[in-house]
Amino acid sequence: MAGGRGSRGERRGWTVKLMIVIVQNKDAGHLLDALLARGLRATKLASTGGFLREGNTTLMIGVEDERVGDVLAIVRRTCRARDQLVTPLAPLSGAAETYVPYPVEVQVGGATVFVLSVERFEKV
Ligand code: 2BA
Repeated sequence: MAGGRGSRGERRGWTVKLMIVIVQNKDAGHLLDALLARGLRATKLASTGGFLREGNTTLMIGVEDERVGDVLAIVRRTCRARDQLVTPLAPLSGAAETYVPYPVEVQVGGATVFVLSVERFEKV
C-alpha cells in the first residue's frame, strides 16, 4: 500500500481495506510472488483449518479500496480448488462405539476471502 507513515484509514477520497485471504499452502508462494510483483504488500501467517485440521496459509493484505479488484483477480489466477478425501472424526459422545468412519470428498479452495474496512492505518 502506498500510504506512508501516519496514513489514515481514509485519505484523499479512498479508503483502506484489509483483505484476509485463506489459501492452500501449495498456492501461497505463487500468490505472494504475484502480489509483490504488482507492488502489493502482504503478511503471511501459518494457520490451520478448523474442519480438516490441516495447515493452510492466511495472508493479510492492506490495500487501497480501488485495488481490491486487482487482488481478487490475482487470487483467482494463482489459487485453485482441489478435491480432498477426509475421514470425519468420531463423535466425542453418543454413538461413538457404532461409528464407522467413511471418507468423504470435500473441495478445498481456491481461496476464502474477507474484505474489511479499516478505520485507521498507521505506520509508526
Ligand atoms: P477447513 O476448515 O479445514 O475446511 C476445508 C474444507 O472443508 C472447506 O474448504 C470445505 O470444502 C470443507 N468444509 C469445511 N467445513 C465443513 C463442514 N462443516 N462440513 C462439510 N465440509 C466442510 P473451503 O471452504 O475452501 O475452506 C478452506 C479453509 O478456509 C478452511 O479450512 C478454513 O481454514 C477457511 N475458511 C473457510 N470458510 C471460513 C469462514 N467462514 N471463516 C473462517 N475461515 C474459513
